[in-house]
Amino acid sequence: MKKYSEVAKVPYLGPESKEPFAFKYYNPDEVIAGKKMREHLKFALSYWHTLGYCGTDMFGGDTEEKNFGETEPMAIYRAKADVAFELMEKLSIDYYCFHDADIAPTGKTMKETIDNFNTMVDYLEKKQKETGKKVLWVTANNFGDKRFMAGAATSPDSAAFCWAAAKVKACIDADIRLGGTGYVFWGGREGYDTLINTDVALELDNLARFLTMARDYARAHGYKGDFYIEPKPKEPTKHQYDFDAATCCNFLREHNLLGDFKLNIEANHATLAGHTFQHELRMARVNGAFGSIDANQGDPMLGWDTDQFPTNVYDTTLAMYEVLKEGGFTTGGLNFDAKTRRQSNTMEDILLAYIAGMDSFALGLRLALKMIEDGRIDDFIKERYHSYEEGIGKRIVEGKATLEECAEHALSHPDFAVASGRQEYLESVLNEIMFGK
Ligand code: XLS
Ligand code: NI
Ligand code: NI
Repeated sequence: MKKYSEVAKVPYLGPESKEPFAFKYYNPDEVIAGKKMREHLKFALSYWHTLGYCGTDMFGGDTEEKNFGETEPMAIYRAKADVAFELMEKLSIDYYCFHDADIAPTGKTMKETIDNFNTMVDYLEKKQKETGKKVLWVTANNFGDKRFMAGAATSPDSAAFCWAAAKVKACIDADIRLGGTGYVFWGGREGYDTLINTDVALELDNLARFLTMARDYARAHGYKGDFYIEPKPKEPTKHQYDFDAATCCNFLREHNLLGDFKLNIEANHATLAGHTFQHELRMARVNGAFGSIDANQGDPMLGWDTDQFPTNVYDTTLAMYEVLKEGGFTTGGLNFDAKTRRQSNTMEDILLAYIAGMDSFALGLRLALKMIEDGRIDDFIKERYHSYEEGIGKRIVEGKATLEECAEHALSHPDFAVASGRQEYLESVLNEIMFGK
């Protein structure tokens, strides 16, 4: 197998190839359904897993080294940036996402931390100009520092709320400077562990106040992109306020934030919420809140966010089906919020993991288009609801029917049979589309 340094750029060699460092399905500039694959998929590199995570778990330390030979803090972070851009180049990834804490060292004071951050934003801006790479979204790490142990916007301590505000302000400024089209709020520790120490009503209202302040600041400073909430039901707190897509949409609607705010749906978070990835995407879509995707996968047998690279092609196909039905990404994209396993501890593994994830989504895109062209599944769904296209059904949908009218309809149609849902047949149709010639 080649070494990391021997891979200049990962080529597309097609599904017949056995070359490990080649794409079998992702052909970035191939036009399908009117768009280049890179534009359909809008892949992004996650800075935290790729340049930060070193393999540590609850029972053991690092299995990888990510200081890239440097020892001085700012030099380490410049080296991380160099490797991030090199990886994007090797992998034909056009976008990247980061937390403030991923790109620059934490200083002794808040001021020093923000100065370090801004110095690194300058560096990233320069690298973007040299390479044409872009920011998909920025976010603040408002969960790692011990000051955020009880939350950030939902902390019982208003000083923590203000710390979070300072960091979000710096991140929004950076997002605007770097031309990002998204800004993510992931709950971090916005939730609680027990009600015997928590004022839930105040915490929820404060969360809405915080999001409103951030929105107003960003808009006043010319930010045109979307804000995204990233639902997650649990971890690190027992009850996270942003439980799932439906909960987040309700919260955003209640606080007049839907519109400016959309959702960033993460596959592994759907699993933790007891939903499918497709369910979460559909709930975002029906609420007009589909924004972006954190592409990864969990392990249904584990109750935590394993952030594995996505390789389940049923999931990627059904996810890309939702993306296509939505008309594609606008501000959002597919960010690999995914890390290599602790035992996959080489730079080669990072390349191989991205190739696996990107190819799984590229194949998912190709298969989702096939599903739509085939039409059997869409036609079945349409036909299943045909009773709403005429007579009483049409009047119900148009909002004209009254309860009395529906009751009369029931009395005059005492017998009827609901048609079969044909689930097993449709599952076999999906298999045929995915695996047939
Ligand atoms: C954690 C989240 C996190 C967000 C960004 O579970 O997925 O990585 O995407 O803060
Ligand atoms: Ni995420
Ligand atoms: Ni996650």
